[in-house]
Amino acid sequence: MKYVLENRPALAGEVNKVAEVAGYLWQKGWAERNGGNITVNITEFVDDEMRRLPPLDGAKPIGATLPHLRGCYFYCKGTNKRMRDVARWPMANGSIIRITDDCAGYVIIADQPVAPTSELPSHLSVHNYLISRGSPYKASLHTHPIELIAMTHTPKFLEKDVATNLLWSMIPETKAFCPRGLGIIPYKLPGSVEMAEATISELADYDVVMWEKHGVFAVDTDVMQAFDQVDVLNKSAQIYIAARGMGFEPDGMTAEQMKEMSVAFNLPK
Ligand code: 2HA
Ligand code: ZN
Repeated sequence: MKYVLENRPALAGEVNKVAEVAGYLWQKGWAERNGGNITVNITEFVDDEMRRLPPLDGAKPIGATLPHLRGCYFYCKGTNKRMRDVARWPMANGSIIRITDDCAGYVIIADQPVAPTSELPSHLSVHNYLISRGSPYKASLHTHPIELIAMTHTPKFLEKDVATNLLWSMIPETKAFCPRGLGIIPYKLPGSVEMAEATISELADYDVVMWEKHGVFAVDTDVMQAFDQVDVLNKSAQIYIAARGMGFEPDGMTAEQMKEMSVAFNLPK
């Protein structure tokens, strides 16, 4: 069998980042069973030989027509595959897909016919949106961070920017490295079109959005950066919970301290 990553160090580098992040998700307890998804737009690493690779399987519908994905290629975690297995064998637990010319379907081209993630319509709709906006973001990550999800089990943290401001105030790094904050999406059926639409609409203002009582969806230039944004947010959630566990409501950084941070780091909000 030929391996698509062989003699393609740049592409292998991107897939290695997926494997590394998948391992972190498992170690953090954010990826029970098949929980979470990763897709990466790898079109820039595709050469003519890859463009000529025959499909391993018949074309499948995406469930939406996504015109900005014409000619695009993605690494996708496989449906029902475990992050802890992606960490060790990313190409046996995921695959590379090519969008078909009608922009309404895809074929798998490497290495094995591993069906992509159940959240493919939402992931690809997000990539379509990112391209339409001229965004440099290439990776999208869905995961189940424990403390952040726990916070969505009460209405007060579902109000716009309440969780964002609280999380930013727990430790300076969180605003510095997640400067657009955490968008909130009320509960919707996983994998539904409504979920995809709501996610895209929140991504206009946030890089990380919370699906109430389910998990986060993050986008960034690569999967490591997307992971880092979720990681700093969840660190803040852990600090908040640790303070509550010690029996007090944490003070948080003051408004002056937050303002000083934003000016010093030239942050948008
Ligand atoms: O694919 O986490 O929301 C596994 C999931 C779906
Ligand atoms: Zn999920």
